[in-house]
Amino acid sequence: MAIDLFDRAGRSPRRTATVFTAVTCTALTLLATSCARGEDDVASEQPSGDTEAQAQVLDDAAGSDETCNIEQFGMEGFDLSEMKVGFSQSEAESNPFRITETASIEDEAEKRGIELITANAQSEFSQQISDVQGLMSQGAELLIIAPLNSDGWEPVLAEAERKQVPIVTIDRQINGTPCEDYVTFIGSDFVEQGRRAADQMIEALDGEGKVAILLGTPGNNVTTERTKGFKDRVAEKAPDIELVFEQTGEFTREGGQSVTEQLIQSEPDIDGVYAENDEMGIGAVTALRGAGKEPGDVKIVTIDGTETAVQNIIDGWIYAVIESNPRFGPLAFDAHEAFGKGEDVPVELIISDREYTAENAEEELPNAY
Ligand code: GYE
Repeated sequence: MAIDLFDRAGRSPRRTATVFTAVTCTALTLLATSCARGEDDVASEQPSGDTEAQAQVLDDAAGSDETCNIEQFGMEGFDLSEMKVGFSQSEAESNPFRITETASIEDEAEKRGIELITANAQSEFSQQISDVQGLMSQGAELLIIAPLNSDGWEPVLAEAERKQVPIVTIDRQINGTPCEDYVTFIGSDFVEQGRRAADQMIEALDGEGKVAILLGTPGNNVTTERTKGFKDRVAEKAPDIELVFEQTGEFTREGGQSVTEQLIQSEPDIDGVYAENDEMGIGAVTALRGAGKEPGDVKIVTIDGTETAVQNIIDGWIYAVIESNPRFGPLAFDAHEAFGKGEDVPVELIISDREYTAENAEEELPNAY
């Protein structure tokens, strides 16, 4: 790597500055002016398939001030390039979020010449627990985990501690003690995503109407936080919006469709649908179309930023999409690298997300996944 994540010289007294700067510069691949690197470095470090505009960008202002380093963690330093890394994916790869996330991890490992072993739990939590144990018994020395559920990780955490295998979690949280059970969590501010979705819904409905929520799967922080952000913002800003229906569509297209079919039966004059991911929102479009609705009759706001969802904005079916960027590869490996070198790694690395509306959907479509 051209950038020295272990460079303590420039460390500012504020916790995140060094790692943030180093990590940001690497992950941005690259705002060339803000990081002292030449064009060759930029080209060679571009994640295959992802453009600069698509890369995850850290939100320096978000997240906790706490950091973790390897000494606090009670381990010896390591050189990432010599380590075998295990990646555990949670959900089946029918969702473009998952396809893009796995590809990003695999591409980054390949780009860095790191040995990677992977497993996919196909949305079964017990499977994910045995997957991660399997990765460790196959010799994974570092783990990147996209957790299905936030609770229930004790057996894995205990084994990882015994074997001294540091964990970086991506896209959902593992409930545990940072710098003890895991090194860092990398992901979006999900409460903020919910608030931004509410802002779009309030605008779409001019502050009044009946709205349904298609919830994500229960048992993880993403669903809880996207729900909280949305409800709080509606309560605060739009007392004339009535939340009349909520049910889980399990973050899947089929789930979103069947829940919306029930919704149309019980609330035929529904004005808005907040789907906590794009796949459920696309399922809702199918159900509404099947019920004879026209584009725009029901305002739909979703979260993720898949190509199909953004195309649905262009086609008039979806009002807005708040992005959740799944291209975790560069930051996940940067975090392990910095940790191995003894850097202070923030225990939360929060990324910033774009949004798609009728104004920018056409132009931004190439950044969708
Ligand atoms: O938005 C959704 C997926 O955990 C952030 O999970 C992730 C969410 C993502 O099913 O599409």
